[in-house]
Amino acid sequence: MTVPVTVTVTGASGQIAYGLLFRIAGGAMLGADASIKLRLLEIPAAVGSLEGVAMELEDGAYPLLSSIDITDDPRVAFEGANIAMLVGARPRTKGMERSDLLSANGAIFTEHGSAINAAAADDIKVLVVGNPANTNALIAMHNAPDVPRTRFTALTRLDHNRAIAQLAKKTGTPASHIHRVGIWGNHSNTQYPDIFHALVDGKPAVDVVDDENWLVDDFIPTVQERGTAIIKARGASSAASAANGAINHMRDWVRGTRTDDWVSMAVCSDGSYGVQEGLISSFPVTCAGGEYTIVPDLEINDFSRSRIDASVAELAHEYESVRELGYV
Ligand code: NAX
Repeated sequence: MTVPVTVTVTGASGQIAYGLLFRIAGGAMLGADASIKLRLLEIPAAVGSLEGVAMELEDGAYPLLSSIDITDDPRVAFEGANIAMLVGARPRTKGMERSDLLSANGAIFTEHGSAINAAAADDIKVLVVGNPANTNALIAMHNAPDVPRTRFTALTRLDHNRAIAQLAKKTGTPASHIHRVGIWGNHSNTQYPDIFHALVDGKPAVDVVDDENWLVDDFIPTVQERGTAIIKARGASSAASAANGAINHMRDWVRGTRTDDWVSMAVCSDGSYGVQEGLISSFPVTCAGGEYTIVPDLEINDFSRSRIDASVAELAHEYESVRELGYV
């Protein structure tokens, strides 16, 4: 067995973490030969319930799980971390303005970014799940100046999977036969799910679907609003599917994407496709050798251009807001 990989999960007694931790321990993320040390971070008020989650993890008697530490101290949580999954965040509560939300989360992600900077392993990979995910990742990145910017990412893989699922349903094709879907921009309802490069059984998705009204009036809004639809139906936000997206994201980043396909990750823009450099924006990416690469040279039509620009404008606005608040 190899040296254990230290995986830090924040918000570890929350509902997404409950869908995440047992699968990480079972090897779904890092594979059947990677031994794992789990470091679980919570706020002091939730440490009691986290103790219960840790007991359940123990009771799984997972062969790959070499230790479980729980803490309310970010510095302890990120000590030697190779992988950090930042799920914990402050939810928007009644009467809270968006600026209050950005501010409450700004404080959390400033603290977590600084702790990663001070204590994480040199090969740290960070995935931010807690909303507003892109901007929280941006704040953590700015507060970890010694960590390469390429190590900070945010979750849009759930959106990517939702787009595959809708296209699969529309075309009556198994999800595994759908390739090259892409999510651009912010993990919000301005995100742009792009099927202009997608393939269904190897054929262009737009030809197979051949229905522009479906694309504009059904597919795009369904993917954009799926989180809200789930809250309405379930009375609680997406949890198991978000955990699955987070596992997919980290698994592919660490172990590589499939040949001839790509996935979506929100990463620090290098200016590709006219996306303002430094914003954490979703792109189609491929991964190999533990690194991601933004898929180059895709043709972007006018329809896609305007949708991408609108979502990136929202990210730029969030960036300005947290800059004014002093978080970046
Ligand atoms: P829960 O409220 O069930 O859990 C969040 C947990 O975070 C709580 O246990 C809380 O005590 C903890 N927490 C708060 N501040 C913390 C801090 N400073 N340090 C450590 N832990 C802290 O929410 P859950 O349903 O698990 O969702 C977590 C986050 O994921 C939310 O921000 C949610 O909006 C976001 N989501 C992101 C998605 C994505 O695709 N990027 C989709 C699903 C989800 O909406």
